[in-house]
Amino acid sequence: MRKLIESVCPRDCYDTCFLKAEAEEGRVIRVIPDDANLLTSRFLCPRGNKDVERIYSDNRILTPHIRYSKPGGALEEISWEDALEIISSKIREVLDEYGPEAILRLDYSGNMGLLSNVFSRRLWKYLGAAETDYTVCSASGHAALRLHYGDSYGVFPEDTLGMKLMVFWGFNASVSAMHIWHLAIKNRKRGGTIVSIDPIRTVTAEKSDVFLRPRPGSDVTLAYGVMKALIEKDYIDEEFIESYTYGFDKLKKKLDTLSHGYIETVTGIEWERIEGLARLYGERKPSTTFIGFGVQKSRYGAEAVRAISLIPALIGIHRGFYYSNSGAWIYDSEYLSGAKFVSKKPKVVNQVSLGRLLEKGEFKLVYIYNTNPAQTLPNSHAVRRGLSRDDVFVILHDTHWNETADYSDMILPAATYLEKEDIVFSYSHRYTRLSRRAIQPLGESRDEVWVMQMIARYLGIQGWVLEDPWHALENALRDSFEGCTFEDIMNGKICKIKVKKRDHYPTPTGKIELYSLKAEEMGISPLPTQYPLKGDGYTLITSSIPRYTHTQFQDVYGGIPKKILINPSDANEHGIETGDLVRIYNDRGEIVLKAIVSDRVSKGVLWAPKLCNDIFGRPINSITSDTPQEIGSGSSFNSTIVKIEGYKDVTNKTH
Ligand SMILES: Nc1nc2c(c(=O)[nH]1)N[C@H]1C(S)=C(S)[C@@H](COP(=O)(O)OP(=O)(O)OC[C@H]3O[C@@H](n4cnc5c(=O)[nH]c(N)nc54)[C@H](O)[C@@H]3O)O[C@H]1N2
Ligand SMILES: Nc1nc2c(c(=O)[nH]1)N[C@H]1C(S)=C(S)[C@@H](COP(=O)(O)OP(=O)(O)OC[C@H]3O[C@@H](n4cnc5c(=O)[nH]c(N)nc54)[C@H](O)[C@@H]3O)O[C@H]1N2
Ligand code: SF4
Ligand SMILES: [Mo]
Repeated sequence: MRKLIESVCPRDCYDTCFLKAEAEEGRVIRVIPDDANLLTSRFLCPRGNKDVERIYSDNRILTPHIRYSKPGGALEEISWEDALEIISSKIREVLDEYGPEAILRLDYSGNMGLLSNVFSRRLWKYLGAAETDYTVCSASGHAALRLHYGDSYGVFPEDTLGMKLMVFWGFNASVSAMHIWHLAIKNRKRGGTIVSIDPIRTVTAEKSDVFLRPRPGSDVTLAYGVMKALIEKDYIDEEFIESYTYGFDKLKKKLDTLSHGYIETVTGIEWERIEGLARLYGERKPSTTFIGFGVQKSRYGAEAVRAISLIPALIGIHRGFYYSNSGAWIYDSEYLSGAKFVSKKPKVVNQVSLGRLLEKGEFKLVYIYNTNPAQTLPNSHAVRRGLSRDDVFVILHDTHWNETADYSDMILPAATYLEKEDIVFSYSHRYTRLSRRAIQPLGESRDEVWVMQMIARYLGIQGWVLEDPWHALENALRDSFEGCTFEDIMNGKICKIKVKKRDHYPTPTGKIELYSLKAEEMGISPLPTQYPLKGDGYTLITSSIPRYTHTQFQDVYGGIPKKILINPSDANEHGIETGDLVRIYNDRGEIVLKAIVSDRVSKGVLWAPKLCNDIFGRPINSITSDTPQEIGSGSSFNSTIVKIEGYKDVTNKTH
């Protein structure tokens, strides 16, 4: 008999779609969008569309394995009993010899479910293992917003219906957030205007009404330009500024020092166009500025987020920007993760520069789940060298064979989201429900909670680590929903997550601090700062493409294209034509990709798909920057400075 099972997509994605899985005789037959959530209804993205293939792909890990040498040595299947025996004795050994901080829990966002992702941390919290600061994606932007707004959250997509202006700033939404983009298109049909601000003429830029193309990393100056024009043209909301903001005079003084000519030179955009954007902001109200993770993943990305976020405050909108809304949720994450039960704070290491620590042999046991660090962390050579060390025991719990499996001593099979139950909170919209199990776990795959609690049992641990996960969720989510109880959720009701108020500003002054007192106290410039743009070399930008979520779905769609976009005049200078091979290099490493000559990228800028390999199988992250940002310690992938040359030339030169 066929049945339809209600599910929620837990992938790290802006949309967190409600889905329905159709199953028959214990097999998923298809996954379809669920109209129960109007924001994510009607269509599936290319990943959701291929979930069935992904679940049943030959690339699934179906039994535990042990590897005898790294990287890539012989593998042997073992039983769960043997695996758990080995893991628990390794943990005991490391605890005895080196102490708990020699164990690293390395997890990220492969599955964003509250059980798969958060509750599953409990054992490691109990042991006192080291953990990362989760900074590879959005952390610097969050830290930036906290400086001026106290907390980091903004508008919810569902509240943007009816907007007259939607500005996508460093955000390729038609690719990376298809359902948010769909809302924008709906608004346009009702007379709204869409603006895209991106150094690359992306698909989103092409579909927008207005496209501004700043030089990479010049966004602080562009945002300052818009603010200056808002003041000059008298578009600002003086009453709002007076009541809800602090430091307008100081901001204005800064803007007075910036000439139109200077702003044009830094951004590469004519003043009239910047003034045009300010006019749109001034006349097309209400508006939402969607700040992408992309603009933020650069050397001074936090500064850009700071500056952009202040624009809506000048025109009288409370938190008139969208950025990841995870900071708005009200739930007891410390209880769920177990942090509440431990008195000693764990050792927290920077995720962006983790390769450097791994390489030094800082950890003797690394337990990895929900992430593929050998491919996705910057400076992957260092990460891989670190995981390859003989004196570190690496355990990977994943649904599929990935690059990190080559560097793991033990590989454990994980159940996919359709094979387990969970509750997923979205970092954009406010709706959730129980994500039900559609089929039993394939092979011997097991969910994260089962594995974590079994290891605990083998170690003889009792108490809160072994709490029933649903009981723990009930406690953690007691006060999380609007007009909805935990029982309602368990009965399949759609619930709206309670969030903090839009006009609540827990800053020192209780207002939006255009001039941040917290920054001043921390020794950071209280106003956003434009740092000089890097010279010597090309700026490489990498961003999402539709078919893949990071490294996932290559088993379904084939490898991520090994291509690089290069501007015609740069290509001409190096004698490169479309189809030629290009060597892209810096002091971290080199990769070789196939050129596509295109004016989608400006002179001096290169673009490649996020997380591709080169023609020799080397990851693009061999050359990306692992320097954490000053604010929030986040990543700076999009400030990777490289040199290029035609690849044939190199071969000729070396022979
Ligand atoms: N299909 C798909 N969707 C995804 C993902 C995926 O892997 N695949 N991943 C998800 C995750 S985890 C994330 S973090 C997001 C984000 O994934 P990203 O690929 O980072 O996408 P965006 O946030 O859309 O931002 C990308 C845009 O920022 C622009 N940008 C880069 N540098 C600058 C700059 O200096 N200034 C300005 N103005 N723009 C700049 C890039 O040119 C690009 O067009 O997407 C999510 N959605
Ligand atoms: N060059 C470059 N690199 C980047 C970025 C960039 O812009 N440029 N962006 C960075 C960003 S924003 C992000 S968010 C990171 C993402 O980095 P990662 O989170 O490492 O990305 P994924 O490749 O999606 O890896 C997730 C892993 O989780 C597994 N998985 C999926 N579902 C489950 C599950 O239910 N249980 C378990 N146990 N495993 C599961 C998948 O099979 C996959 O191996 O990449 C970063 N890397
Ligand atoms: S990956 Fe994103 S767009 Fe695709 S189904 Fe999941 S939440 Fe929806
Ligand atoms: Mo991300």
